Amino acid sequence: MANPISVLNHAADNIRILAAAAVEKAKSGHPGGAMGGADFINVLYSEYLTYDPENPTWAGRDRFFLDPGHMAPMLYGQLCLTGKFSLDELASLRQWGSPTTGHPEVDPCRGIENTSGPLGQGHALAVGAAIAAKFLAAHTGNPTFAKETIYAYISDGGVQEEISQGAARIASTLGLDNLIMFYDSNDIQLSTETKVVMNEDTAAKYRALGWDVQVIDGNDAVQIRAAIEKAKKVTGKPALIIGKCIMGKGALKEDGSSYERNCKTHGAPLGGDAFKNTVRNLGGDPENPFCIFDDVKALYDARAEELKKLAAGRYAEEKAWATANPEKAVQLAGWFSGKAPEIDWSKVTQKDNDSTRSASAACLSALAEQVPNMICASADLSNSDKTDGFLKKTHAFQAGDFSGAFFQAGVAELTMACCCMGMALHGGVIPACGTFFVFSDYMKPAVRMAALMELPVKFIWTHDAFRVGEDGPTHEPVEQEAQIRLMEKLKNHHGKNSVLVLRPADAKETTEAWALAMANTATPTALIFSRQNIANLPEGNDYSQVAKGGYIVAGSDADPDVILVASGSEVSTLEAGAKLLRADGKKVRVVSVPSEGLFRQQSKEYQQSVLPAGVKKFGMTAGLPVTLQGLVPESEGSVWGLESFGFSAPYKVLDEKLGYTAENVYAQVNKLF
Ligand SMILES: Cc1ncc(C[n+]2csc(CCOP(=O)(O)OP(=O)(O)O)c2C)c(N)n1
Ligand SMILES: [Mg+2]
Repeated sequence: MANPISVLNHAADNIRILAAAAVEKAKSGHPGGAMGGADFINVLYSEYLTYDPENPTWAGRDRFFLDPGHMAPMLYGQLCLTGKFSLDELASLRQWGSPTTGHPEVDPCRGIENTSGPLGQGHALAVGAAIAAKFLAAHTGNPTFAKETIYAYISDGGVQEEISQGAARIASTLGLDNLIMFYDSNDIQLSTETKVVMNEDTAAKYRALGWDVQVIDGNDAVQIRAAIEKAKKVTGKPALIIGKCIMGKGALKEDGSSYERNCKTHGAPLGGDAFKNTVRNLGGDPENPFCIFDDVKALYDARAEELKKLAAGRYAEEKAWATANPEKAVQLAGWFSGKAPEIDWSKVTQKDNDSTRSASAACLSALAEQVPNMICASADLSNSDKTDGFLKKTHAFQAGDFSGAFFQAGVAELTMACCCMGMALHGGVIPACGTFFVFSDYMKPAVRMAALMELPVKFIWTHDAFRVGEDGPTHEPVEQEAQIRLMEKLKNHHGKNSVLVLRPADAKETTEAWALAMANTATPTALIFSRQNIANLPEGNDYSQVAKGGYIVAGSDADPDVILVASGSEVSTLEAGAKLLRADGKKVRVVSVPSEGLFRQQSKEYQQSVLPAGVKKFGMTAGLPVTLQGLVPESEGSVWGLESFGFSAPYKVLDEKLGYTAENVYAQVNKLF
């Protein structure tokens, strides 16, 4: 602490040189913002961010979330100073196989908690992490979580993104005084100066939203230090430090004139002589820019020693807590192990012929009782999306009280999704969040990032089809299932389906779907549930087969003349149609496919045994026909789906009008013969 300002400035210049050099070598990237933000990140890492250099995934560490992922060269430069990246790795920025990717996602072992590629999401993740820390402090009593500070770094782009309003509202409403956000306000963005698109008083805006706000010179280490000191003392609210930063600080053009405050440095190398002049101006050697100055190395060596002592002190506190609370300590270790919780599903009793959203409520009720580190959220629909099954067993978070486990997110689906992802990134908790399926559209950008980062968030989407009915087409999902099922086809970087998507066919399938969701610690899970009641699948159905993604429903005939295929409530419509077909003497098999992605992971033999080639097939989906066309090839049959937006009417009328009836199944199947 209290390092000489001259050394801090030298270190910030070192980061500027490293960031500019990495971009120069890569011939691509963003030097300007990185150079402007270097002073803040340097003060943060050299004097405040608390972590254990020898145990990077220590649960009680402070966390740094970089919203503008394009400023990755700044973070990598910083992490070179702390020894998490080598200068050679920095010099291979953005190259094939290099750990220094364009916009790093998540790699806590290398000091990357997250950076957001899509601007705005990153700081909302930090809000989620801050909620998780509050939750863990309240639910375990381990003092380490109360000492954690979550730092977010946001830029003009993130402030402009609408999600910043949701993130700011939630952080303030929940009194997240463990969150400190730095706004790199450099008045420059990609195409224009910021004033062209923004004339708000951001400080006043955040004050109105309930934040503690300071405005400082973001390139002045003394002011940065004082601002962090003050922000750490704020209680009951989150803290914002608006740093007026100079884009491209220290940059010179090829003719030696200033290259500061220039949009061109946002997203392109400084280039040739401009780069050389800049490095020289910052005290470096243009021929050897990938270098750490001796005094800067000493600064960070000393910080590492200091951090080891700080961590040792915190470990001692944690140990004292663990000794006094042995059972909780074992439980907490389990929460951070990444292992799926053990759940006694026999405690879930399902009602016959129930809607799957209500069946989901029965599961959530059991989860609230059995999984003490689960957090369930809803975007102001808890009594409709039936996350109230969970809520009834706990209570919602409020400022100063995180003893509950329910997160009322308000009407902000994207923010809610990002907060839940931030909780997952923090670790120690299992987040789930619910809303209507049609509003998954507001969440897609987050779901994609959850899939890319392999975060096991559970997305609960109810009111799965046009049978929302009276609310009309704005509320009736049609193409949404096909969209989310595309994520089952997209593989993550570990070769797994990037999202597990499950749309169960009745109440008991719903229990199985939830069991799969809770067991899935490797990817996000999407659970798609009906609003309306659904007739049970036939007596004797072997529900354990849901785990295969698709299976033959009980009561199916051997050597079928036709195979009927669906997911969700359409399976029961097929069952009703099958009765009519059987009355005609046809042999019928009904196949339920809650997850095509999971089904495609089974052996070819199994897939063939369920859907043998050459046998006539008929699929029915309340979504677009394409939802099922992967399972029902045109050469073997047809798919009945919805090809337009839905309509406003009671759902039973819609079923009749749109052909979702036993009679239409009978008619369509007969066309195949
Ligand atoms: C959601 C989203 N939209 C657009 C982009 C592309 N983009 C990357 S940086 C940027 C401008 C951001 O300006 P600012 O945050 O001020 O960064 P600075 O120019 O100061 O580095 C844009 C539009 C993005 N990454 N994410
Ligand atoms: Mg900017």
